[in-house]
Amino acid sequence: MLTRTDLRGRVPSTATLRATLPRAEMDVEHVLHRVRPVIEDIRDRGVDAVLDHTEKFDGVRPERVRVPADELRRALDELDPAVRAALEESIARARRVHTDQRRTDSTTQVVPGGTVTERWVPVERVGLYAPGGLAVYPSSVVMNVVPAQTAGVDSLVVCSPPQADFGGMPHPTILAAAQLLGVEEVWAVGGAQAVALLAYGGTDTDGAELLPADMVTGPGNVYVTAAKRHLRSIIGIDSEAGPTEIAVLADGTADAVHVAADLISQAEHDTLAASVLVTTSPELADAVDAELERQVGLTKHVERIRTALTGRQSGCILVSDVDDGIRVVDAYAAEHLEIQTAEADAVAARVRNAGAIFVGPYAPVSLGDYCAGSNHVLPTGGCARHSSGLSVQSFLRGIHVVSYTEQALREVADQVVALADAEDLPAHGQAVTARF
Ligand code: HSO
Ligand code: ZN
Repeated sequence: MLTRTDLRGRVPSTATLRATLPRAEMDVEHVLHRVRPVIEDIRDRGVDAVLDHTEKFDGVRPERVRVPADELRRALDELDPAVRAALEESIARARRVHTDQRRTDSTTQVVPGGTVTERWVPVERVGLYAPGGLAVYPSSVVMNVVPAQTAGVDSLVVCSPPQADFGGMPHPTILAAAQLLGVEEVWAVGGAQAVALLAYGGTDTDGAELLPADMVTGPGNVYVTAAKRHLRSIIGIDSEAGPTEIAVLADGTADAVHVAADLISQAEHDTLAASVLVTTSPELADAVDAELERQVGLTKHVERIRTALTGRQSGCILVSDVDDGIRVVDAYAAEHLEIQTAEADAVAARVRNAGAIFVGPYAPVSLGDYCAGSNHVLPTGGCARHSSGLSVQSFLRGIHVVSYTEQALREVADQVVALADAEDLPAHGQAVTARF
C-alpha cells in the first residue's frame, strides 16, 4: 500500500532527501486572499461581523459569543465518566511533565557592579483554539491549556466553533475539557473569525467585553493557519500546524502488526496525514504492507486512511542500515518519530530532528497523543529541524534586566565608544560619555 523507494547503498545528500522525501503541501498563501477581508471586517465591525461570517461558514448564528458558565458546568456534569477519568489522567500526567519545564530566573554578574538578570515572564492573556467539525479534540485543549497554566498565564480563553447540532455552542467535550482544566472563559467562534476576534477583541451581544489576547495557539485548518500568519504582527502565535505526520524507523526486530497499527493511527486524522516507514528490512516492509491491507479494512475511517496511506506524502523507504535510516529520518524531521529497532534507546539518542521521539515497542504515538504526559502539539512539515513542540517555554518571555553601577559603566565606556564609532553611530558613544 505504501509507495516504496529503495535507497539501499545510495542515500542521497540531506538537501536532495529534503526535496524528494514524501511530504504534504499546505498552501496557506492560496487562501490568504479569502481570509483577509474576513479579518478586516471583524477589526472594523467586531462581534456583528463575527456572527455574520459564522452564519455563513458554520451555518449557525449563536446568540452570544461567550459561552455561559452554566453551559460549561453542564457539559462536564454530562460527560461520560470514563472519558472524564481519562481526561483527568491525561491532565495529571501532562501537569507533571510540564511542571518540570518551569524556568527559574538567573542572574549573571558580568563584572563587579554589573549584572544581567534573565527574568521569565508569562504572556498575560492567551487564546487557545480548539477545532470543531471533523476534528473535535478535547485532548488538544489539555495540551494547550496545561503548559499555559503551568507557565503562569493569568488569563486564558478557549475558542471553538459553534455547532448547529449543539444549539450554537461548541462541542460539549471541548466545553467539558475546559471546565475540567479550570478555564472559565470559552467563546463559540471558529475559523479565521476566532483568530481575528482574539487579536482585536470586541463587545458581545449582551454588552460584555471580549478582551484581545496577546498570543494565540492551537491547531486549526488552513483558514485558521492563514489568519494566524496574517495577524502575527499583532498577536504571538505558535508554529503553523500542518497535517500530522508519523515516521517509523524500524529494523527486522520490529513487529509488523504494531508498525502498521501506528502508521494507520495517524493516517486516521486526515487524508493529507503522512505515514512514513523507514526500514532496513525488505521482509518487514512486505509484512507491514500486508498488515496495512488487513488492518485498514477493519478501521472506522477506511477511506480517509486509505487516501492518506496511498497519498504522495506517505511511503516506505528502504535503507541499508540503521545509520542510513537515521540520516533519512533526520532529513525528514518528522512531527512524530517511532524507533522500533534493536537497542532503540541508543538509536533514539542519535536522532537530531523530530518533534517527539517514541522509543521501543511500547511507546506508540497514540500514547503521546493522549496520556504519556508529553505534549502533542508538535512541529510539522519539517519544522522539527528548528522548532520544538508546545511547552511552558512557549508561553514565557525572557526579559534581560541590566543593572550597572557608575564604576562598572566607566570601566567599559571606551569599548562602547569604539564599537559605536565603528558602526558610525557616535551618538551611541555620547550617551555613555555624557555621564562622566
Ligand atoms: N496526533 C495529533 C494529536 C491528536 N491525536 C489529537 C489525537 N487527538 C497531532 O499530534
Ligand atoms: Zn493523533
